[in-house]
Amino acid sequence: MTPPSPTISRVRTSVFEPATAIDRTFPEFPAAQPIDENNYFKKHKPPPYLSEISKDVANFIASHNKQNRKVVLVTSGGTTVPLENNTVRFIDNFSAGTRGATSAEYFLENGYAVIFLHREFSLLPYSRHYSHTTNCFLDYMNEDENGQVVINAEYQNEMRVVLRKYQNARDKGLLLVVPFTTVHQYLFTLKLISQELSVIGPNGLFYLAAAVSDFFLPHSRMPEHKIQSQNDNDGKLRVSLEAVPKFLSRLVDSWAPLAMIISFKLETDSNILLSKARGALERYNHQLVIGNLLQTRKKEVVFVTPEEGEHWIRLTDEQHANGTEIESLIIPEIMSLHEKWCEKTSTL
Ligand code: 9Z3
Repeated sequence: MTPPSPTISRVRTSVFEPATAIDRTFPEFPAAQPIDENNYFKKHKPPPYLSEISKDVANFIASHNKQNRKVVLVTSGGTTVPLENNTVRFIDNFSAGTRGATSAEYFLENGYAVIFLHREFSLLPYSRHYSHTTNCFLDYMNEDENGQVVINAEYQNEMRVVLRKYQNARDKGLLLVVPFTTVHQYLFTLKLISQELSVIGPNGLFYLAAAVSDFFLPHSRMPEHKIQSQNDNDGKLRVSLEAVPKFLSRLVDSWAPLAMIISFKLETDSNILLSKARGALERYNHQLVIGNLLQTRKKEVVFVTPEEGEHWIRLTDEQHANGTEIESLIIPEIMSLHEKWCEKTSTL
């Protein structure tokens, strides 16, 4: 139940008019080759904190591997594309990280350890239920007669459930949260975690739900300081972006070749969703593409696999009305596919 908030308007300015969405009908970029990987990772400096993350990730994976627990990397939220080195302006996208944060919870509840690679300050598993924008946590509280802050009676049960799940994940060390902001940080961190995760072979699962920018401004062409409005003769800002190499191919072929890999395909035109999802599967040769439309992503998704073709997962009207989350249907299906993948791969 969402409490009424006197201070935060229920108007959502980020929800656009679906009919105005632009269809991305242009052809896909080719899969990245080893040379593209070399070029990108040699031409760009790794984020300075990467070695610190590397240790945490390696320890996390080793400890769960010892307990024979499967580990999933969930990526979540949108990447930014900075336009200046001392960044004032950047290009961003709509993703709040709902899919990623929600999915991470269902993986945790079903016995997985989760590395949650997410856009810093986007939604997190568990705390997402009481986040800053939709359900302001302050609206769930009050003062009792002694001035103690307490949770309102009507939210006790719901909150206790979330709190217990959160504490279980935290106390058992099942969740490792790793942030990114820029597309560049995302790519370096993805490569690092993938290589660490390759150690556990098929027990590793990739669930790539982050909305990763297709374009970026290379460091070599990035101005150091804030772009000045009077710089351009005719008062216009012209930005020429380059295609972000499609590193999914490198992940499948080289970074973690035995892991099960799931990517998401996002479109706004229902006429091209399936062909784009199939195209991605053929191009990258991985195990599953989950297709979704921006407009209906919370109600339906389509699984596209090499063996079984397409298969839709949809919430019924009743499920939608009672607040069932589509991720509660997606994750069990993925777990059974992952189980089969582990069996198949171990007999190779
Ligand atoms: C997705 O398609 C996710 O499901 C959403 C989740 C980003 C739609 P929210 O954060 O949204 O819950 O609001 N993620 C992948 C999007 C993407 O950029 N995919 C690339 C593409 O479509 C391929 S990796 O080309």
